[in-house]
Amino acid sequence: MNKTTIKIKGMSCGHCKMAVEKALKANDCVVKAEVDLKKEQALVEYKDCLDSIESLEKAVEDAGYEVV
Ligand SMILES: [Cu+2]
Repeated sequence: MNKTTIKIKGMSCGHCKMAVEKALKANDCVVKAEVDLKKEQALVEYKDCLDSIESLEKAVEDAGYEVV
């Protein structure tokens, strides 16, 4: 499985955590998305079918958060 960490700014509570995880999991190639609020990042596990990391970052931004 492929893994990546996305640094995200603007997450402050459990709702933000859920919103970001939901946005990432909306991609069928994402197997697991786990936000760590303290570290301000999301750990994502994805299959080879993912077109690009940028599409994950875009999903986070579309949900209203800033990728750093
Ligand atoms: Cu929040």
